[in-house]
Amino acid sequence: MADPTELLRHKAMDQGVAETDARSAFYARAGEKDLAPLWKVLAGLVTPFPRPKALAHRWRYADVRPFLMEACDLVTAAEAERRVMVFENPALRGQSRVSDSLFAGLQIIKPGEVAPAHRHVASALRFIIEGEGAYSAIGGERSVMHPGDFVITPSWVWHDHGNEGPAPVVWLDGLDMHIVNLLNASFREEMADQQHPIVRPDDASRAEYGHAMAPASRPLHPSTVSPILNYPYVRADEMLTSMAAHSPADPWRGHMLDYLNPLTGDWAMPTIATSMRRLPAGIGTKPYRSTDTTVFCVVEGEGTSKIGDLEFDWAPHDVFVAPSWEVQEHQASRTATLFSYSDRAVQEKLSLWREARLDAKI
Ligand code: GTQ
Ligand code: FE2
Repeated sequence: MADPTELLRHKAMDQGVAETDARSAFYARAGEKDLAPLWKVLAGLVTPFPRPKALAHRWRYADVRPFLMEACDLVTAAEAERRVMVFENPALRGQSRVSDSLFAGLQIIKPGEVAPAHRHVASALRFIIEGEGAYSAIGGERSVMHPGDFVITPSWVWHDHGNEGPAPVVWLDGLDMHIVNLLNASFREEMADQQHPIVRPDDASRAEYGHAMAPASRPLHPSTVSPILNYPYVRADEMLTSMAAHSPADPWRGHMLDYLNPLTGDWAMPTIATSMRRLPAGIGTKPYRSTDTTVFCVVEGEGTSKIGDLEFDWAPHDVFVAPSWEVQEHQASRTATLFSYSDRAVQEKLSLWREARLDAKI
């Protein structure tokens, strides 16, 4: 924690420089030349702690699902291009932001539909919520999606989605477009054809890279994005079950796995960090905070989370968001599995990321 003298200095800075007639006149004249005095804004620009605008918030799947079903009758996937209901943070309405930095939405695709091929600089992740028989075709390779799978759409790779199953399929979309747009680095293209030609066997990326071996003929320099496009839930579940059987839960994070790029050991995606954790029933986690903003999706179990001053209960398929540096405490009433994604991967690349493991609520 910051020491009290430091806090006092911040307070003095926040009080700012008093207005006088001479100063006001000076500011007005400077403004006419597109100039402004730093001393009026410094405290809010270079803040002592992160100050996210987003609020912690939870969306119940039971509330969202009817809107997804209704959207299926109102617009076709072809019309919408992507039939997605966006999670809008209550403090950032109209901006398509689940938090200051991240996008989240639920996409639904009906049997027989195709969401047409396009590509963009923004990277996307899918986390499958319900339904069987849908695929995402990524650079001409189909990844067959099952509930709980984490699927990557790398930057600038053609992708279309389809549903060959009997019922609608729903997944969570997480994208980094707000980070890309902050830097004005966005491009996007639509393909003339609805679907990219299939050029590789289904799930070829997992067959080649998903088993701690790699083709000897792989490129010399690994990509910043994982060569594995789909990390199946069956594997994550198996590993969490084994971890829970052999080791104690981390007091702050439970039993937790990170999704990695096997060729670099770094996060599976260059901008978005993804993890899966299991929280044993009954035991609450100790208070934890970090500078990354985290979006959680409940896979199974039930519980409550305290995030800053707010508290939510949650159940399977609910989505909730924890803004940067707010203290999180999670308590499972029934053994819970939580998928999460955050902007930690990009923060680490810029040497910005910090965390604090606390012993009691501060
Ligand atoms: O499925 O390709 O939610 O490009 C937002 C942008 C989904 C997608 C979104 C996208 C997609
Ligand atoms: Fe896309």
